[in-house]
Amino acid sequence: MSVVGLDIGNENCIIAVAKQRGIDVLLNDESKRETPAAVSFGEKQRFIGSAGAASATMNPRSTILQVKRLIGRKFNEPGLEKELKLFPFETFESPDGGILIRLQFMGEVHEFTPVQILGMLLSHLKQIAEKNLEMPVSECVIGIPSYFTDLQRRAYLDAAAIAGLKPLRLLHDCTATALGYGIYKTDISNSSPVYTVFVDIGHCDTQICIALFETGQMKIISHAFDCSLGGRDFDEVLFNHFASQFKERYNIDVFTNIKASVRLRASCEKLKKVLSANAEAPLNIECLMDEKDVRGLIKREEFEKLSSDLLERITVPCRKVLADSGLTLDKINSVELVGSGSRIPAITRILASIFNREPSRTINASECVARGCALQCAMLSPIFRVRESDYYWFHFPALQACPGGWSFLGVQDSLPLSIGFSSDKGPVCTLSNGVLFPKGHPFPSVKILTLHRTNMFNMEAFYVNSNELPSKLSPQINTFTVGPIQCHINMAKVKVRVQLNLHGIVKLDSAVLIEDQLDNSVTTNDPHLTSEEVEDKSDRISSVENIAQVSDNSQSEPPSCPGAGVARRGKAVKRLEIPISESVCDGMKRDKIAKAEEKERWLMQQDLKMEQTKDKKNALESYVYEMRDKILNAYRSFANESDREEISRKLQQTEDWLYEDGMDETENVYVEKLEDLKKLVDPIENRYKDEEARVQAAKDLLK
Ligand code: ATP
Ligand code: K
Ligand code: MG
Repeated sequence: MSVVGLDIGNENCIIAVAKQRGIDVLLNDESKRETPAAVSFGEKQRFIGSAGAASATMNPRSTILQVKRLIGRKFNEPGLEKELKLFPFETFESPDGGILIRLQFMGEVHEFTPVQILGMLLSHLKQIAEKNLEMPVSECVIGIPSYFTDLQRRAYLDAAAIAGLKPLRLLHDCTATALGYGIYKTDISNSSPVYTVFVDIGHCDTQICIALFETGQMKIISHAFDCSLGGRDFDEVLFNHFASQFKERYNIDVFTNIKASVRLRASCEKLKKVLSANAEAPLNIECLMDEKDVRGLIKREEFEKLSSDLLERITVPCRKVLADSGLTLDKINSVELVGSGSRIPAITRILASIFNREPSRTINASECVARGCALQCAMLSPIFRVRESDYYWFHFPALQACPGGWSFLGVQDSLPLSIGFSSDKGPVCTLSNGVLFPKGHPFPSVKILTLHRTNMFNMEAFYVNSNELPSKLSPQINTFTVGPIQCHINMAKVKVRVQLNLHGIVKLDSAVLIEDQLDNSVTTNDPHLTSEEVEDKSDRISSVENIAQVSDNSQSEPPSCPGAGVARRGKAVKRLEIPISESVCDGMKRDKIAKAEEKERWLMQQDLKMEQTKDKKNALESYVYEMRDKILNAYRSFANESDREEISRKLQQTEDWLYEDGMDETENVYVEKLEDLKKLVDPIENRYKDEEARVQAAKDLLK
């Protein structure tokens, strides 16, 4: 078993693995470090990753790109329609209000959820990792945008389950970057804490965080983001510019033609990259539309002018992250710029002006998220922890300075969106608006609520501040039903453990009914019965182990409620577990996941069958070419003329067949054809080999 970190980008995915000698990035089948996030459905099989991206322009309506944008979203969500228009594939509303993707595959119409497509992508990455490492992979840490809602996080876990992966943590992209950066830092001490800003500009989004590094620990102070501002938007600026130019100049409207717009978008992305290194860049596309070749040229200056609104927008989350952190600019030690979308030179200029210093590019801009995730996975994985002291000590110099080591402290993240709770009786806690976990609260985290209830009740978790939410998403998170409650007296309270877990998902861990059979005089003095209250356990939570610890302790916690029926200081206290159910049952319901897993297995088999068929066809083809040459040369004297003629004829026949009727046959047919040919050629080949062996033996004798 290995521990891996996965960065699922809107454009590129990266797989990193923690090894004894450090963190490595794995190569895919094309020996590339980045694998395109593309899933394409062909006539007979799927093409995923690099092969998927290669089909994008040929088969745009059945090629899914940027599936991450669709995960856990509702079809009618404000702003989604505009986004869907950018995609050449067909989407519609599913019965539960989500998104379904409809496409042609193997001659039939198929429908898939975004979770299924993400599952396919994850499964592909898992295969790459397993092939590379020559061992099974299941434990992983997956990077996610910090603005992901509870529902999106759950959807990621579902997709991972479909792919047979077990995420130990969903880790915010910027947190992963910060971890991978901090672990190599040697200039950290308690007396001089280091504050670093990380800016990640990807294909579709911009994420920023401020991290605090102190001896032996890393704390994220604040997160900010613009969830729809990335490299893609700059492509769109160029796309619109050239589309309108071509309308005028060539009288073609690419908006009306899917293939043409896919091709123009792809060319604009290339052009944008050229502009990062050159003052001007040309655009040439042959036969774009109506058999017209198009040409264009743009100067960097003009591109920057066209993108000025986008550039200005980058400043918004930058200011926000600073304001939320409560830090002044002079406290910031450095600004690290990552994400390939940030390679546009004007972006560096804008950031330099906001942060009053040139941003550094000391981190590998495309691999940092995956590397940080792999490191976190190694820290969390029981498999890896066994060797942790050696591992961390030798590979990460920063740890040599801190006796406890980071691995014990874990990574403290900061909650990006405030979460509140309400119950049938209104907000359940003392902070304003029912806020239980305010934005910026450290997590993972646990809080224990004490409520006065004698009957079954509902608790609702929600995002408190809709301004913090990306677009205008629904603030609902989940409804938890606590009960039924079998309560015999009215002096009862319910203690509810609320967890904000490692993935940033809200869970009700447990609910316990506590019946205090007190005499009246004690009752009036018991502060628990005068108000509903919140106990914050967050300080004690910083890693999986600690959470487990707290939940173990909770058997004897809080001190006022020992085991059922135990009498203490004259009062009898009864403690009863109350069942809890959720309305959002771990995203997709279990059977839905099981069905999706089954479908994924079937699709994988189908792909495998097609790959094997291709291999057999190739084997037959190369045999034909190889033997045609040999029969005329090396084997010539080992066969009589009529045999040679017969074989040549058969080889020619097979070649012709391969290009006509045999172009698209099943695996077995190719295997049989090859065997038939071999029956003819083998006797000759054997005579040749025997002779070779005799010659060799004679040579050996002479030595
Ligand atoms: P996301 O983080 O949004 O999920 P991602 O992680 O796949 O996406 P990255 O790989 O960080 O995104 O960045 C991809 C973006 O970077 C694309 O828009 C791409 O065009 C852009 N990009 C790559 N190289 C350059 C370059 N040299 N100049 C400008 N932009 C570039
Ligand atoms: K990426
Ligand atoms: Mg990214």
